[in-house]
Amino acid sequence: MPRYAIIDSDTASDDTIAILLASKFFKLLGITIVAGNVKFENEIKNALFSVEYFNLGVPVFIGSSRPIMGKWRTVEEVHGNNGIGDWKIQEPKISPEREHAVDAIIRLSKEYEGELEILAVSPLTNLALAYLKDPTIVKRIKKVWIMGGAFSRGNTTPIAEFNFWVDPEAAEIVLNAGFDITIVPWETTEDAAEITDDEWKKIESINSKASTFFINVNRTLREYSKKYEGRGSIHPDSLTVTIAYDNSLILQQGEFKVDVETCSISRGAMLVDWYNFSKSKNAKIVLKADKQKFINYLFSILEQSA
Ligand SMILES: [Ca+2]
Repeated sequence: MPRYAIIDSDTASDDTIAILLASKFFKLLGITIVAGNVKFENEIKNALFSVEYFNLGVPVFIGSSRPIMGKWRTVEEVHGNNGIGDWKIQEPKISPEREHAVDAIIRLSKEYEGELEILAVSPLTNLALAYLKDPTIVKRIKKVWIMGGAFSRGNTTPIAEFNFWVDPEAAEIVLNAGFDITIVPWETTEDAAEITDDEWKKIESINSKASTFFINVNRTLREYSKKYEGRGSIHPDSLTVTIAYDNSLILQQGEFKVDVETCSISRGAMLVDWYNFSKSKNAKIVLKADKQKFINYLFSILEQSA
């Protein structure tokens, strides 16, 4: 039986690979674009380009071009000026849909009631707005997989991960809406979704259409990651989509009450009630994931010429 999904994406480098993986693992019903990584126009273009390059035939819906409340900044230094490693691409020939992403999420939740999964690898603005417009989506959406949040070391501020930092109000709305949620936080992705130099070289040597795409779109991400964070590029969105597809990648998880800080210098921090003071739980957090299984999936898809 197919699994039905929407991927909600601020499409830049790793998002494009997450889109490719999602299209292989799920019946992908749509890509909904939200403000985040890079200039909004470039996110739309990158999603369209990915669909065209891999001939996915998946509709692209334009969503919110800004977070609900806060000021945020795009991070071209992480992803390249165009969001895909400054890879010079041709203008996509396909166009986005006329329907707004928020309306598409609500409509598809009705058409695939009880079956639709949301792969939220982006700030949660679109999903929060869909919930505010139609709170009954909660009972129709089967599962929400979230890449977001940091509880010990942020990648954007000392305690905030980028997606939650861009729109903490949206994250707080979504977390407390009543969805069945699993979060893959930054720390888990640093541990299990880092592509080392050796792995990067192996991907280069595959020399397929998909591996060429991978190398080009992630070039700036890799340089940035190596400079600031670790040994190689980190692929949080791709890991989250793979975990959503194969839950056996989850080596350790816990269920907690989770909130998001919306104030001052800790804005965007993920607050995890480790000792259950609140006597309630609203999300599972993947605390450790299986890197080898992730790499196996990634390589097997990149080896297909697509
Ligand atoms: Ca993303």
